[in-house]
Amino acid sequence: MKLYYANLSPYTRKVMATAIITGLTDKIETIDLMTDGKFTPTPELKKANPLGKIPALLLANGETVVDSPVICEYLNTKSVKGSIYPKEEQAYFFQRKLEALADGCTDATLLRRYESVRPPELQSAEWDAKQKEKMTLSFQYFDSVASKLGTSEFFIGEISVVAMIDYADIRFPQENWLSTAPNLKKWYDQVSKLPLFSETAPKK
Ligand SMILES: N[C@@H](CCC(=O)N[C@@H](CS)C(=O)NCC(=O)O)C(=O)O
Repeated sequence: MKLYYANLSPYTRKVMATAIITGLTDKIETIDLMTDGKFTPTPELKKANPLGKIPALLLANGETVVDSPVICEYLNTKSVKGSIYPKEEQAYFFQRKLEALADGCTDATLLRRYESVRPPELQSAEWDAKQKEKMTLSFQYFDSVASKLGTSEFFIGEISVVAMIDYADIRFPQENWLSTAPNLKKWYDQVSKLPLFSETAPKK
């Protein structure tokens, strides 16, 4: 399998962490689309994913799998090791909720980032505030459920939350998002140095 990839991409990181849990790292060849510090959607990527977004996974049969929740789910079906989903129903949907909200918060962070690099006269403070509120409310939510997050066994929810936190920190370090969420910070400090997260961490 080939993965259109960028080390800084929080969605790609979900896929890389899933590959570790499912024992598929060696089966995935990465194609880095951010070699010069700037993400460049190549014609090959746009052919694989008409949205021109990463991650996109190319299969041996020529088919592609797009969107990180779907790619992670696909890898999970091919697992030779562990699973990114708990078996029990309530725990499963809690993890999927964490994933959906963390991805949504990351979407807001990414949109703010895109806005911040437009020419200053085109930037909208109103738009930024709207996206920032999504981040604020999401961090509040994750802080409120921090005691329910795993500290030794990790599923797709915890993976997505760590990807979300690190991406917010990379793009908006001056906003120090974890300082707004003390319970989440405590959890993050406990888990972020573990191999699953340190081995997939973005290289700043
Ligand atoms: N929902 C998608 C989001 C993917 C996404 O937005 N990726 C970013 C990079 S981190 C991207 O490719 N952006 C380029 C663009 O929006 O044109 C997923 O979960 O995979």
